[in-house]
Amino acid sequence: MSNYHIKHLEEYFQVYRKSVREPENFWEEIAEEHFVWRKKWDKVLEWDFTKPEVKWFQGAQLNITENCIDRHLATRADKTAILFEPNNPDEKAEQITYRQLHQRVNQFANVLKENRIQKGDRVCIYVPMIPELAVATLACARIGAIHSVVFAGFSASALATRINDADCKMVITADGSFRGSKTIDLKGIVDEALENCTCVETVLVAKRINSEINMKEGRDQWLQPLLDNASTECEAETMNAEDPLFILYTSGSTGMPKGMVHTTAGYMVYSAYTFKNAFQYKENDVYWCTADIGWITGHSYIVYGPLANGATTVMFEGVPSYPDFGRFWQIVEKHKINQFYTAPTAIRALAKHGTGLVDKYDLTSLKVLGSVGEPINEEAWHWYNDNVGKKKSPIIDTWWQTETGGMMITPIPYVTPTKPTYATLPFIGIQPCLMDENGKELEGNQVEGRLCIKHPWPSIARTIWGNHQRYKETYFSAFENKYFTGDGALRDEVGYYRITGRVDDVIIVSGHNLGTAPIEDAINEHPAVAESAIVGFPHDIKGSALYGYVILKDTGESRNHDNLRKEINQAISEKIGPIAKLDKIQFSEGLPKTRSGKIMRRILRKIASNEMDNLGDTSTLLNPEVVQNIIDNRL
Ligand code: 6R9
Repeated sequence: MSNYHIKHLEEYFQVYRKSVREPENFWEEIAEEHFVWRKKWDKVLEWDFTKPEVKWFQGAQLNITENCIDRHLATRADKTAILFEPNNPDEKAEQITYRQLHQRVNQFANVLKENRIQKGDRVCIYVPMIPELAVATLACARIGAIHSVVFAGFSASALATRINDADCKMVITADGSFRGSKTIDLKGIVDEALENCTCVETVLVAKRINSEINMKEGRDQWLQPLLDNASTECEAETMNAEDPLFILYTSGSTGMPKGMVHTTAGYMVYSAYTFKNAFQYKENDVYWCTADIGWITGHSYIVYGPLANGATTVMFEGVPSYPDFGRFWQIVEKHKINQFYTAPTAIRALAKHGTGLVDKYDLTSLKVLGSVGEPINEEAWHWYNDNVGKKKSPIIDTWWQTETGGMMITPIPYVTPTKPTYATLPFIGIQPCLMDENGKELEGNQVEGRLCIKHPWPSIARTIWGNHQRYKETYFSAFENKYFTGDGALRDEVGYYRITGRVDDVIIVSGHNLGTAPIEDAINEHPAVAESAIVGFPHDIKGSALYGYVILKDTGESRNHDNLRKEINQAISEKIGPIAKLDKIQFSEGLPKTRSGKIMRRILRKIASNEMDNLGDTSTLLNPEVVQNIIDNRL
């Protein structure tokens, strides 16, 4: 049982050293001891970042659903695999055991086959956070169809773009979805999208909200009757290690979204291994990740990672604000959650409403708190640590990407001492480095540069669907023989990493490179501030100057804006230096956010630079309405 579960810091360093010195032996042992294979590999790793090409466990055969489901039936058949918590707190939660999951996935897999889906076909899954979403995903994997899950909050045009790019033969959806007090007409969105997609032959529709919907003859079918008639046995397809498991789209800085392709064996090994260690998951724990399965966080850490470890994983259908801002904590109490994984944007939104709704619930079950998606600012970190973790549950600030498939830099809880705003040390097997603009590696500590990875890890995305050239240009061309993450980072005096934000967010003011995260951090510490975003705008003397968009807390009292501006700049001066002071500070009602909660700085940058006729596509935003408000109040 060596090396699979790291329990103290010495062991981390020892295992880390081995994983870096002998990566092939290291991953071979993990793969051999902790997964089931139909056939073992001929070669552990073959790679060449100049092509680029990466292949792990070549020659091996397996099916990931056997690892996530079948192998647990001997010892965990009656254990809850998926615990579904509905949007409405009065609706009963649903416990799906490993035995039931096995039956449901097999039934669904048979329905796919009956509808002419074969190994290698692409299936688009546009389903809200209901059990069918996880089941559909696993059913595709069972028969070797490549799933492309599209977050069920995207618009018809965003959906159509993704369906066409992957040439999907089928769409799986639902009549509609519940989101807080609202319902969303998903099937209507699918119908609109499909007006522009000729590749789709079949649409399967799950019933969730019981709305009247349009069913197109010959194309659309209700899912449930098909499932009811399907056999609960479905032989898992034999997959090669490098067969694609899924495509997941991530937005690029411009143009078309990138369909990142993840393959079977390496993705399975890495998502499972990181899950076990980063959450220190123990057999009877109840684990909850609040992400949507439409994002990589949900793929790796709601579905595949937890299930490969035989864990109990919670799926929550609703939103943190419904019926009130205490919902997360009510769920933690109700299901006695042990590991809780969420995003800084959610923490800030909840913190805005004070601590009353946190203190109301019993959170003593919590052992580990996670953060993912963007840099967690210092204030949010402390709020999370003090009020949710009661200073007893370590916070793991996990840095990773859709492209990396699994966590890359993160503390291991109860192992790595944490430090606010630091993702700390590389995970086992990960070899990060920092590069300067001239392509030179920055050696030693107390350096800041562009974050790259030197050596492949098992779950690196293998290509962009249909566009290997773009994959090469985006990730392997900036620095020779290295994977470039697009993020900036610094390494402190003990070797801990802090992510400073996307490199395209770096602003050069009078020749000084400034990351957005540390400045926003300083602003957010002001007691009146809820959230902020910084962008650069052209300046005659400095080259670029800083423009800040600041959202104030809802305290009911009115504040003098000029005084606040002075205080904010004072705070920045103290924390970072006068060079980082803002030239303009606009108080706004909201910030444009992507559906996964990341601030869309591209739009803010254009507004600050007075390029309003050129805002680009705002339709995929969570809150497109704030854009006009920001424009109207521009300084
Ligand atoms: C998992 C996920 C990836 C980008 C990444 C970085 C930012 C994610 C972070 C973080 C600082 C963290 N990011 N986690 N920045 N600290 N803990 O979010 O994937 O949606 O592809 O986003 O998100 O900028 O490059 P994805």
